[in-house]
Amino acid sequence: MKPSSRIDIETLLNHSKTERVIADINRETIDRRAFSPKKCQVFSESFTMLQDQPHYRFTTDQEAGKVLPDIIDNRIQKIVPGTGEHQQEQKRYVKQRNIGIVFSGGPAPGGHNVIAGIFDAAKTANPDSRLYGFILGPEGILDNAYVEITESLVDAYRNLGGFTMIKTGRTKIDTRKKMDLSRATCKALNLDALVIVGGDDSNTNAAFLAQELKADGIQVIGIPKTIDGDIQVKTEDDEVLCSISFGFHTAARAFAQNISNLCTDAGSDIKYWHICKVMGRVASHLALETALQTHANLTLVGEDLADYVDQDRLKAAEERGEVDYTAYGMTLRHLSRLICDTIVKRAASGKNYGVMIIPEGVLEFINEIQIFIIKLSTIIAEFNEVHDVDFHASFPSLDARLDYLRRLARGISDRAASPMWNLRDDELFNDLPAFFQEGLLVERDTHGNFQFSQVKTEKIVMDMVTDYLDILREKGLYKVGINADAYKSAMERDGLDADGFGRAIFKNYGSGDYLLVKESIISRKTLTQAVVNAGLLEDEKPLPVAVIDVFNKSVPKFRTQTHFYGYDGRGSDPTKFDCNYTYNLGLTAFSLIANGATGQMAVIKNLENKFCKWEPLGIPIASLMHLEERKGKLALVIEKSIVDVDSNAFRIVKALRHKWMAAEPGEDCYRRPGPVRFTGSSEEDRPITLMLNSI
Ligand code: FBP
Repeated sequence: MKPSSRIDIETLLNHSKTERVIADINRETIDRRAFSPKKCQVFSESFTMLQDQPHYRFTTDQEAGKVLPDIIDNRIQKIVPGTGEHQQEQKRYVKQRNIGIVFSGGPAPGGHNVIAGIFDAAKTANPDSRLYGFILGPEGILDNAYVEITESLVDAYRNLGGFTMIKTGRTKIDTRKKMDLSRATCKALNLDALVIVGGDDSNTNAAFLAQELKADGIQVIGIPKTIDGDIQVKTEDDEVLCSISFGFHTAARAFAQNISNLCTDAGSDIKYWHICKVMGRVASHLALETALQTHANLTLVGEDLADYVDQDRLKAAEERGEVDYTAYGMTLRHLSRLICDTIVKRAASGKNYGVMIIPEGVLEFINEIQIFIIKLSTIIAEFNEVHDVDFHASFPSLDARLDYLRRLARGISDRAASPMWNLRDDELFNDLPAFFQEGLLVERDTHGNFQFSQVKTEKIVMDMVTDYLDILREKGLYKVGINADAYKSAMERDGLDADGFGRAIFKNYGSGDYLLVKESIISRKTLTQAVVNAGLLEDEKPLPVAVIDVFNKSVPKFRTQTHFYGYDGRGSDPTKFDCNYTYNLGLTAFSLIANGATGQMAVIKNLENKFCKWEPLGIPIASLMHLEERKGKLALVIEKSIVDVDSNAFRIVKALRHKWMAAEPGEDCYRRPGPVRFTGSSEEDRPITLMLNSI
């Protein structure tokens, strides 16, 4: 375009079309803001009450009883309609309240609707009630940094993803001083209640705060948030009270769309293996759901690997009259062999490409790595405690950290020396590649958890896979299958004896749609030898071009593209399921507050069923706690729910593993879940895992 015919930039920017199409607020945002989530029937009543549900039983940890005496006897409570004869309760329900809310931990789609639910319920009960949002997570409580949540603020964020309204953070309220600061903030704001929206650790924190603030008359309610899906609650009798935390569905759907797109690309260009690491710090729920959504060719599930028993090794030891304990559990080496098995089998049927899903936390389930993680976490925590300076600040480089470990192993370190790091550990650790050593030594989060998202899990696994594939290639065991028809026509085109050459080159000539070059043929030289030996070529004569072409096609190149799906899905706008779920969690939290509950977690039972069956409950957080090692010490925390390998969802994935691997001629079985759809009716209304587990 000639500069003279160009519209000047000011005019262009002010053009009505430009303004319309590039406005910050687009149609999708407008539609989302305008959407009213469904409300469970009970929330349409003028007020609600709580009804104890003594038939649901939990075994409580003795330690929890000791440290949380004021909330340990809490019961599971169902939200029920208030009725005319309960005037006292109604009066309490509609009283003016000040409520604080805080997001804690990683963002999860739907958080804004929790705020919207509490806000709408609180204002409906009493327009003078006020809601305050603490800024940047629990840090905001300590610093008394907050914003008053107004109607216009809520309206701007309805049904939108992220925690952008008030942000989030990972600070833990775990010391006397922090408890006192929290109390001071709650009192300064004259709070009646505080709602903590967080994962297992943050809900643990909520229970301790509930105990601490009970005497001050300040109630604390938890909300189960995390895309990882690892907050699930079952009673002693296996009744599911909370089948998933909020945000899980959206993150899984967002990951699934991207991974499904890669399946389409992989199947079109047929040259790459796409290695997709998906978030989930420990549990593999997201990987499992993504597998169900996409039917990728291979999905690792950490919990399944931990369950692995090498029957061959066990049997061999048995024959020697021994028990081989190393046969239990998965090693990195063995895992790389399992992955190679899929790659080799697919290549044999002409598919030297595919899509693989690796859960972020898979290393947690590999024995040898888990031991390192536990030992190093303890060493770092001990160092921080004894020296009152940060391990990572004291040893900023990898070399310095390795040196510290070396001295520890030799017993020549300072008084923080831990007997748990010995010369053997040091030796094994030094065998690992530097990037992995660095990964295992990363700073732990505030709760002492290992930060899997900081480690290139997929690189560790795939480096071993690549090495092993090289060995298999050299042994002639990794080959690309040659389409039998294509082979025949190529040979005939060049006037060659297809059958003669076929029998000389392939090990399965005459049977099967895909032909595999004999294992002994691994180079041009060995190929020539085979053809000469079959009497098809005189010594010293060059190989026919068509034969060379066939051979070249059979030699696999293992090309990968790696992807990490985590932060993107975490920031996605919520699915309708998560919009409805979180709004009702907000309404539930308010009902619990308005009826005097504290130390309870708001949940919705029956998420796996149709919306009309959803049932809002309050669950005692103290009953969910157990003792677990954190920062090298036993601590009371909420138990994480990992994938149950006996669940329907996992068993189905396991049963279909072979089908989805699609290591035979024909189409792959990829499924197209599509993007998260907010309008229209084709979006699924709940996670597939939940639907299967409810069968
Ligand atoms: P929460 O448990 O706090 O919800 O966070 C989960 C998660 O998204 C994990 O899947 C991931 O390992 C981690 O957060 C990443 O943490 P960070 O945001 O600190 O990198």
